[in-house]
Amino acid sequence: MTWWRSAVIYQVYVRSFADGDGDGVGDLAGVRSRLPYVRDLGVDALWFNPWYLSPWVDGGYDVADYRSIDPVLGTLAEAEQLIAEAREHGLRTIVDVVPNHVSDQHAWFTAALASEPGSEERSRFWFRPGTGVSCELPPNEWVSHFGGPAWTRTKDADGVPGEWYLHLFAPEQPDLNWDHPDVRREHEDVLRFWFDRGAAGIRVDSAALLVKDPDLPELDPASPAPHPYVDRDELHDIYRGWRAAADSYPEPRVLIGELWLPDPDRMARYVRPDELHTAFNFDFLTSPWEADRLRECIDSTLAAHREVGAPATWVLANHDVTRQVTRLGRAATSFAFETKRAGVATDPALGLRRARAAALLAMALPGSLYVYQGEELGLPEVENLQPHWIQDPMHHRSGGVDPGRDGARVPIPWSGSRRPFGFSPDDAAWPTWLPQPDGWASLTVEAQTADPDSTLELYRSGLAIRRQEPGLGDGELRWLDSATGVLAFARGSLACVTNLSGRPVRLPAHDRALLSSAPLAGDRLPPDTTVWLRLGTHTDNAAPAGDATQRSD
Ligand code: TEU
Repeated sequence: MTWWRSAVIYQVYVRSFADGDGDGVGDLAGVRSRLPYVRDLGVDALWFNPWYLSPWVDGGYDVADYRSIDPVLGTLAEAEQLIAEAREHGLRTIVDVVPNHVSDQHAWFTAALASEPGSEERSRFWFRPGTGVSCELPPNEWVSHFGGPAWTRTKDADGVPGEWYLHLFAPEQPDLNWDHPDVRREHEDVLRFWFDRGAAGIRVDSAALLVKDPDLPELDPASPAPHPYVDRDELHDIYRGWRAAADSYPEPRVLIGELWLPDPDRMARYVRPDELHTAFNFDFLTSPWEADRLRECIDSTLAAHREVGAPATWVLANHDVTRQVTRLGRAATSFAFETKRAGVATDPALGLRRARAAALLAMALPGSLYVYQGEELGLPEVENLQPHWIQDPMHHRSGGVDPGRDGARVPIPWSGSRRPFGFSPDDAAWPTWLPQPDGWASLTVEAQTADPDSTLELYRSGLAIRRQEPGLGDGELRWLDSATGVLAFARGSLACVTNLSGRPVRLPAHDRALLSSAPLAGDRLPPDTTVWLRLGTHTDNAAPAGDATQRSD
């Protein structure tokens, strides 16, 4: 069973996908009602962001109980039904597992807080005395991903300040101690819980962060020692155990790692044959819209994956990053958490043009592909959310400097000309949990369906061809000669050519054009456009697009 080597996986951010019960928040009933839409889009699997019981401090990545569904979204029985129905539509289900931390409302953490320092209950987390004269300083200077110290001080029962505990994310997300056998056992059990309910696989959240150096040393970029909590060698053993669990099913389950590691070779170690199956390619997601940089990313990704026999993945967006239409319309087109700011000038028309070209490029690359809900509609980042709407702790903990990630999480517009654009039922009692821009009337699924120029129809056509075309999906890629600023490669008898050069270029010799992200100009490929060509009789000697610049206008 190697479906995952070529799969197109559609990411469902449940709270923002479709609202079945009218409370303004997406839910499982909403997803169930929209399964035909996803099937017709032409994807193979659904990945659901966390849907478990949660206080929703970090969009559900603060899990209070892995074995129940949050009542705002539905019930466990409904999730089982959804998994079964999706499968009837030919869609596999990937659930999100968050092993690095739990919610501070998780039974383990409330028990830890109620127990003494040094207790068994506390040893499942990272509790430590503070430093300084009266322990008023944290145990070390690690910084949380959401800003501020990675440590919070507890209060003992009598109200007196006590030990500190570690949280690489929000204080409501205490980190687990993966050296503790309970933590390992519990997670293997959670995996099996969902595998037994038909989940085809799991996404492993923050997969490079689980293991900590028990000495909790300060970060020292100059030190040759392994990082105290990123990409530690002990992780591989954990994932080998998980792989054995996944492989024990008649239809083996799939493990997908969320690893933000800049070095492709370090990344590839996680997708060795007895570890995770695939990992998100964040190098591609963060790459600027520049031919050299993208080519370098494609080559290094493929080389590192080839080494270990794993398929690459191609990702342009997710619920954590600026939507590509907005990002690619800016002067600086790469993505970085550190430099993320709202209100940086963007040209939406250029951004959309590039996002469409990027989509066809990504669909043609070897391996599997992720589509984040709404990218098929060409949704932009919503950059003008009023602070009182924003829930993301990344925004609040940065003192409002970081816009946070809610701008990429606005509810999907389905139909109609007024908010909530079919996201909630007509008689919904509540507004959507984040407001949709009025301008989204033209971006609804309804408005884009059957419009041959729409982004939705581009995705539908691209994914339909990808599904039928033997050269696409898993396999090899052959670069074709091309002009500076042009990416051109062949997959079997299909060529994919993306023009990032800023001027029109001549197309390589081909039999016919199958699909393009913008209209062609005769035998020229306009800037910021991708075209798929049937090479046919030209398959083996595809004429280089190399001399094209000489003739470009
Ligand atoms: O993200 C992990 C992660 O490291 C980043 O995406 C994170 O947002 C960034 O590094 C901040 O600097 C995952 C989830 O995708 C994200 O939504 C959660 O907030 C996070 O884990 C914590 O569970």
